[in-house]
Amino acid sequence: MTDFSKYFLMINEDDPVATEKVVIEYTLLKTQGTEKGKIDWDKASMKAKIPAEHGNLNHVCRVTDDKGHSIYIKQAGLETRISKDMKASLDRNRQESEILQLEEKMAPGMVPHIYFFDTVMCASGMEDCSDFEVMRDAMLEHKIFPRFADDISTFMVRTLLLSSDVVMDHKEKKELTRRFITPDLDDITEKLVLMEPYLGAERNNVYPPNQAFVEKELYGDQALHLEVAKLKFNFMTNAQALLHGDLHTGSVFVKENETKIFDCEFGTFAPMGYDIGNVVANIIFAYDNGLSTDDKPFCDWCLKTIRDTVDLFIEKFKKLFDEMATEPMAKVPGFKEYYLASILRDTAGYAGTELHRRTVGMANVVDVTSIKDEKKRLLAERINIFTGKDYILHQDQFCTGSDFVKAVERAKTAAEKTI
Ligand code: SR1
Ligand code: MG
Repeated sequence: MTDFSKYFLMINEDDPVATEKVVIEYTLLKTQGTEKGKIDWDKASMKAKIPAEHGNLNHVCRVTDDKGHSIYIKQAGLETRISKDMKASLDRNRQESEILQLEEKMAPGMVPHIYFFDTVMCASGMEDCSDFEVMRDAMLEHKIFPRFADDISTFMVRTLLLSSDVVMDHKEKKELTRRFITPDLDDITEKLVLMEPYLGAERNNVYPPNQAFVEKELYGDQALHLEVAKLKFNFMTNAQALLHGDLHTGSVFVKENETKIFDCEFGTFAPMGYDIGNVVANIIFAYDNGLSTDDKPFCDWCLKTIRDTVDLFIEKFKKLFDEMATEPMAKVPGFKEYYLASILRDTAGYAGTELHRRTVGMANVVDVTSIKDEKKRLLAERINIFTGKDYILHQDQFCTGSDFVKAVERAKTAAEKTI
């Protein structure tokens, strides 16, 4: 019998055989039973496998049996998967689990169910969503998901507005702010996203043929640095709502008729526009990839998705604000419009920083890095850099979905002239 009363890393990617044994034992300990919320495992046929694809931080294992039961076990390690030098508090697993539970209440059916979480082993049992595809993988195959804009806008409006001071009781919100404080993970965002793409860093991953361009357009632009400095301080000090905190296409499960959002360990109280901007930027990465193979229907869908996501966010935000606002001062005429305008400004700003950091920072995206042809990759990277600069330098000018799309089109024209 394994002793699970003291933390150890049970998911060891170098030893799948030992991992399978211990994870099955752990799963049975945590979930076995027939009562509600438990799983009636067929012990003899249980398997525990480490999936090939993984996120940057944690370890996961999928447990199944031959009777159709399944669960994901996710565990935080002392080191992050992306780098042994990068540490993040083990408490991130509790935090992610609690945020998912909260999001399940705010946006029912839109996140995987958490069966349990365990603050000793820093592990959780999460609904198996392997009948979904991770959206980034689907984007690489240029698959189209017509309902994505509708679903993601619903998720963002509900989780962001309902966790803001507009709706949530202020004392309850302050309690949550205390519970979901994530210094290590915030620090990663503050450096990787909101500093290093501009000031430069050893660990940046710049595509060598684009080095001079990056130095001029990102490292050498003082006006850009000033705007990013403001965005960084806004991120660090404006506890506007409980964000997902890492809302890229690798954090989204998709299938034809359903969308689920996962992997919210970067969840923190910060400006709403950070989540919305991340979605916009990551659809642009999918567009870049579509462009590299001249897949016009897919590129058109990406641009339409950006437009619809922003427009539906605006429409649903206004409606939910009217229905749910509890703070008397938020109901003062004109406040809703003022508040929404600031969210859209932030959306543009943080879409810009996500575009830049995924192009030149430590954590690139496969949508771009998998483009083999040098000129096509340069085109993709420069579209990201120009679009991001437009968003950051002219944040006030992005008030509708179409404004966001036009910047991509302008950037494409400008980028083509540089190659
Ligand atoms: C050290 S983690 C690098 C990146 O991966 C995560 O998904 C976040 O986006 C983070 O910035
Ligand atoms: Mg992640």
